[in-house]
Amino acid sequence: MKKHIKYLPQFSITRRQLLQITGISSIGTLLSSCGTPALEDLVGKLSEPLNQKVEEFIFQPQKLVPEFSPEEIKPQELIVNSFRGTPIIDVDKFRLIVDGEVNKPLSLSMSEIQSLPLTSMIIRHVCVEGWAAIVQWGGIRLQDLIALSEPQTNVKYVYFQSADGYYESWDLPSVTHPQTLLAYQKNGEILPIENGAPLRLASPIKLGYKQSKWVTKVTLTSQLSNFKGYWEDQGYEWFAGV
Ligand SMILES: Nc1nc2c(c(=O)[nH]1)N[C@H]1C(S)=C(S)[C@@H](COP(=O)(O)O)O[C@H]1N2
Ligand SMILES: [Mo]
Repeated sequence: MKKHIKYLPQFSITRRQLLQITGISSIGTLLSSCGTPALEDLVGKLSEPLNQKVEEFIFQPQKLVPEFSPEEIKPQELIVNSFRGTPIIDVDKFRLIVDGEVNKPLSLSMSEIQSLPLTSMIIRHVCVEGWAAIVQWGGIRLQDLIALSEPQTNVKYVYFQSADGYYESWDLPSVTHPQTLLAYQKNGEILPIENGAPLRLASPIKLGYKQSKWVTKVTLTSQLSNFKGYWEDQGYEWFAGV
C-alpha cells in the first residue's frame, strides 16, 4: 500500500532536498485501472523519490527572475492577442494530455490539476509587437507535471498543442524552470477564456508568442520536427528568450 508523506510548502527546502529526505519507498503505480491517476495520488506522488537521472535533469538549479510587487500589476496593459479566434472548451470534459517519450502518460482533469501545488508569480509579459504588461499568474509548475509523467532521459524538447490549432515547442530546461507555469489564474482571479482558459503557459523567461493559451497537450520528445511553432514556422526566432 502507498504511504504518502505530506510536506508543507512553507518548509524552506528545495525539491532536491525533499526528494533526498523522502528516502527509499516503493513507487506505487500512478495509473489507476481506468488509466488516469487517482486524485489523491497526484500530490503524494510529488514527494516520492524519482529515478536519480530523471531527478537530475528535471530539477537542475536555475536562476530565478526577480518578480514584481502587487502594486505594479497593470491589468489593462495585457492586450489580448489571439490569431485564430477564441476556441470553445467544455471545462467539465477537458483533459490535459501529457504524452510522448514518457513512462507514465497522463490525462488530467482540471480538478486533478488544481490538486497539485499552486505557484503564484508577478512577472512581465513581453510581446514582440511592442507592448509589455506586468501580470500575476497562478498555476502549476511544469516541472511538477513533467516529473509525474516520468520522462525518459533522452527528452530534450516539449511541444504544446492548443485548442485553437496554435502550437509551440520549447527546450526542456526552459520548461522545467521553476517560474514556468501552466496557469489557471490571472491577477488573483480565474483565468479569463480570452487569456487562454482553462490552461495557458506563463513564464518570465520567454517572449509572448511562446506562451501558448488553451493548452490541451504536452508532448515530450528527443527531437524537433519541421514544425517548431506557429510563429517560428513563419520566421520568428525559436528560442525567444527574454
Ligand atoms: N493558442 C494561442 N496562444 C497564444 C497566441 C494565440 O494566438 N493562440 N498568441 C500569443 C501571443 S503573440 C501573445 S503576446 C500572448 C498574448 O496573451 P494574452 O492574449 O493573454 O494577452 O499569447 C500567445 N499565445
Ligand atoms: Mo505576442
